[in-house]
Amino acid sequence: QSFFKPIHGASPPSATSRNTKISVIGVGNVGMAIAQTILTQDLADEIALVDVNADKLRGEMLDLQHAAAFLPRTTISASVDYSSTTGSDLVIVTAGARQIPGESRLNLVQRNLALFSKIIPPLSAASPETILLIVSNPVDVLTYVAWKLSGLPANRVIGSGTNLDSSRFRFLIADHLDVNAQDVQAYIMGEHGDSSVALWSSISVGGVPILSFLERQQIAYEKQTLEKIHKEVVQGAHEVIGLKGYTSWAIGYSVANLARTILRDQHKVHPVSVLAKGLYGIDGGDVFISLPTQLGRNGVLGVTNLHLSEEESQQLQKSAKTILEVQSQLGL
Ligand code: 6V0
Repeated sequence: QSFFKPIHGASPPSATSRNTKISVIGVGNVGMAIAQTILTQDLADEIALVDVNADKLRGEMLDLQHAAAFLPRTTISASVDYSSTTGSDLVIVTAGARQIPGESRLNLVQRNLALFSKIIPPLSAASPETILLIVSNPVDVLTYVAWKLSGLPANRVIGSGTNLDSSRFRFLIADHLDVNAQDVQAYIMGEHGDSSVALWSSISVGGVPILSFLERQQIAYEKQTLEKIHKEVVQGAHEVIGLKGYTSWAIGYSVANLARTILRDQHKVHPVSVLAKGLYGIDGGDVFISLPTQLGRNGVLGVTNLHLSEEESQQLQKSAKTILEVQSQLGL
């Protein structure tokens, strides 16, 4: 007895239609901000939540399910068992110890390495075709760790990297120039952290290259002003953590934006952490670091060949070295 009656001549449902499934590992502040942004943006048919804290996990699942009347139809499940993620198109990892006020992201590494050894192998085994998107910090090192532990090809292991830093950067420039942040093209590359690199030479607003525009107008721009904006980007996370204890909304939107580009095969360019060996003069080993990257359904489609100034290029290589130094102490 079904609620709906079939119409005459209807064929049975097609067995070939398949659902889009996203798994979110870790339902803390960041995982839940990502899950709820993904839900409101209608990016998945199914969201699987995983955490070690069973009560919190069930509470978060029920709280989201109770919003069903206001949201696109999405099946939300929750389990402490990684096998619940089977067949995911995208696995987003936010599990981990989070930064304590004043702690550098690199200091977190040992705490989160042990955790990743437990969670990454079962995740890639459950979804061998998935794209793995790492958010836990220090994100660049942990993306490398996840790549090593998962056995997945490099194009399917991505770190959220400086996608968030670049968004903070675009906001600050837009605020400074009184324009819309969506019209500001500007990238932060390198480590998601203290050694990140602001690409001043390639910033444009509505298609107008900013530095040469200011020079032509003979508007003196102070190097200090530029450095101050970059400093604000680097300090951004520390400031928010100091004030509210964690960051959530901006990283939620930033990761949902990556999920959209990947699952809808948008071929958009995002600054994300990818295997950078051999690119932009980066050598010395396998290192994941943020570069402007074209993303789609197959993960990393390619890396933009952006012109960098000599100074930017050196800063980027130095940033890669900082990460490699940490990696060399992991014994992986
Ligand atoms: P949180 O609120 O402490 O949440 C972490 C969650 O992970 C908790 O619910 C834990 O129970 C859970 N967890 C711990 N161990 C496991 C496990 N083995 N399996 C599943 N779940 C587990 O932290 P918050 O959500 O604030 O931050 C999460 C991570 O994201 C941290 O490493 C942050 O540093 C990092 N961020 C990364 C950003 C980026 O731009 N890449 C931005 C913000 C935060």
